[in-house]
Amino acid sequence: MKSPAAWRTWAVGAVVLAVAAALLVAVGPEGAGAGRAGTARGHRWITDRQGRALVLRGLSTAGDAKQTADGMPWIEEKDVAREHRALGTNFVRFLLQWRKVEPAPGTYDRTYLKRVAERVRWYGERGYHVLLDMHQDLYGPGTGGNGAPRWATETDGHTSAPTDPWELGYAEPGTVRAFDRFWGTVEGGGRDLRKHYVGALREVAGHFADDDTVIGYDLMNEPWGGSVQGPAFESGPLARLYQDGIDAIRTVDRDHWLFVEPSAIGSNWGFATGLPRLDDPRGDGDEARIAYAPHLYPLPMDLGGGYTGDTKGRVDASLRAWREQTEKTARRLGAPVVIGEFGLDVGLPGAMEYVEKVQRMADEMGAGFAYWSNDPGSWAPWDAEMKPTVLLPVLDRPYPRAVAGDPVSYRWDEAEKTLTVSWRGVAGVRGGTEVYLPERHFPEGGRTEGGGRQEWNPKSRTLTLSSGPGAHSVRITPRG
Ligand code: IDC
Repeated sequence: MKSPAAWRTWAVGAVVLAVAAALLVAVGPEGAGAGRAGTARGHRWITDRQGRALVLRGLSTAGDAKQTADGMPWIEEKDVAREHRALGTNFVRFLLQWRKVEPAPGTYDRTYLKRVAERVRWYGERGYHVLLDMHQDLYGPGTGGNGAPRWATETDGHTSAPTDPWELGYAEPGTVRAFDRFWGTVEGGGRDLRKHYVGALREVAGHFADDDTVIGYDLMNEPWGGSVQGPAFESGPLARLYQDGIDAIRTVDRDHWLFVEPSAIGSNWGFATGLPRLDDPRGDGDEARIAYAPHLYPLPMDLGGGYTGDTKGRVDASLRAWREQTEKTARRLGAPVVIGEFGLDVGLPGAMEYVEKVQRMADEMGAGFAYWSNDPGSWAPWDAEMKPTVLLPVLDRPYPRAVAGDPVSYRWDEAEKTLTVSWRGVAGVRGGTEVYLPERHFPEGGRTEGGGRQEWNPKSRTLTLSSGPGAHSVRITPRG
């Protein structure tokens, strides 16, 4: 038996499904990818300063930053060190809140941004790439959610009641009206809230423009159109906000990547998105640096199911649809893919099989990911007492952190204890291919077949392979 809440979610899901199906026909044609193409998968790679393709593996830090008075997540520097040691990650999606960036209209809180910068430094000292995520859920505190400042919350007297699950709050009248006011899709209204939002994005980018640890900005977490949905929202108000945000950021920061998300409800489950291709005015003919960062939460799991029995087949179907739509949208945007969020209660039946399946899919797609989230508790690699959960060994997995050229494929075969990495050298790329070899699988480091000169750093557990132009394929197995 499903709980009443689950049935309610299902009913909402069914309605959204019908609406989405009706709107799919409006999704525009695909454009060709630009920039350093040449990969089998037809999309580009996020590159570091040395031109190496990055395989981003990490978690979001952290959900609790939505609620804390100073907007900081729970972590101290020792927790960053622990995460690095325990999981070998090279990526973090770090939550920001508009309410903290711009506490009063036109007033920016530099102290807040400095606190963020201090945490970015903790990550940077361990070789991480930080994605600054302008997070919101359900608009803001004034509508039962988080993100937007109170002064930017206009509900015209409509209210929002708490819901279970929380996502249903997107249909509450106060939340819908606050979004409609934000997007300017209802008559009347006071301030130009989008102008403020874009100003806040520019302020953040101005602060971090010269910070090499920052890989880019996630312009808005899970945008929601209020009463305007589907391609009418994504190719209309959302695309305009993104374009304005991108243009504003580029006046202060030419180089960091700009991560865009589709409207979450629907695309999280594998539906098409109407997000159009955006312009990146970097100038001087430099290639665009726009990345696509959709979330992945298959509907059968949203409804509280695990990855088992009948649900498994439905989740698999949802994953296939999600991958197909994501690859299609990424081609249209000419953008590399980072799974901005995926995650679940690690105690659900089959949960670890699901996580491993998503990791394999990410490897095949050449996509980065940020698992949701590192908040100690039932979804995380550590519980409330900081003891490892079953998730920790599953996330602690070998992968190439950076590839000196265009990756062709990389694959971890746990049964054979073999990591295979293939790439094509690209002129102008500096530095080696860096591979993470966790202690649990490679206690004495790795033995390679097909590699050239190499160097092993036992502290960061990184094997660096030097290579020139041409095709390379390296098989790495445990030494000893
Ligand atoms: C969840 C938090 C939960 C909180 C809720 C609402 O885990 O404690 O009550 O947000 O703020 C998302 C969102 C992300 C969610 C996550 C899990 O981007 O903020 O965090 N999720 O529900 N989209 C789909 C799932």
